[in-house]
Amino acid sequence: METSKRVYFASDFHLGVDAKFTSKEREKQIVRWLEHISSDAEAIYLVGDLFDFWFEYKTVIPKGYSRLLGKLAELRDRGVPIYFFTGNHDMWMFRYFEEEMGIPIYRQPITRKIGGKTFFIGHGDGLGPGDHGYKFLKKIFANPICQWLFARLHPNFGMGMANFWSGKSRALYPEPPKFLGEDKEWLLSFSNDQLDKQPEVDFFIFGHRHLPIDYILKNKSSRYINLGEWLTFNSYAVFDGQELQLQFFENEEGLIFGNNPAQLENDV
Ligand SMILES: [Mn+2]
Repeated sequence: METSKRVYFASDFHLGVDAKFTSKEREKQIVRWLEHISSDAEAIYLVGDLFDFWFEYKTVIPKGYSRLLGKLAELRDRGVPIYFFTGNHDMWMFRYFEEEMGIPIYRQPITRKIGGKTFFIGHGDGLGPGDHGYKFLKKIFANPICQWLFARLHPNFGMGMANFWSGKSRALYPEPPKFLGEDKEWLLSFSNDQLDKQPEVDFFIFGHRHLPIDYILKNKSSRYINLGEWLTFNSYAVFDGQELQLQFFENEEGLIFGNNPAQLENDV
């Protein structure tokens, strides 16, 4: 990695739903962030749930998001590598990003050496113990026959149903997220367990949890980083080849949860 270059990670934009700001306002904010980081970005990792619901038909994609898609295309045309990991809200990304923009889609976590460090990167849904209901649902959603059948529904109906469903799943968790402690944070347990199999990993990078977390794992050196979200936090991670930091875009009040004294603002 060049010393002046940075690698960026972000997830959980959930475009398509309004939060503190509307989806369109947040999309413009994300485009500002992409423009801001484009001066020194060596690569950008988008780690899932960029869209609150996305489904690609053979010849048709969902309306909207033209600013974000245009910006991603522009960055790719300028030679910035971009990698996309599907989340539980946008697992029906198929060939469009790859064919249109040269952005590869990853459906499973990957392990990758970046600069001097080893990264384990994934959205994080369905990892760790428990969550059997979701793991079962994910199997159905990932089933090609079910996807083929869904594509046969008229989009006015199919997309409408899906948007209703994804809005409903969020209404189940209205309270603001908080750090649940070492035993109850599934992705933290997963990362600690995975260290037994892959002790070389320096950084476990996940989204999904919607909480910016920087946690030093059981070997006292590797870290679990959760990227947070872009509904209220506007959090992202930046890596300079040696060090990794969580930061916030256009948000002065960003809080980082976890146990890393170098970053900690909210002791748990
Ligand atoms: Mn999410």
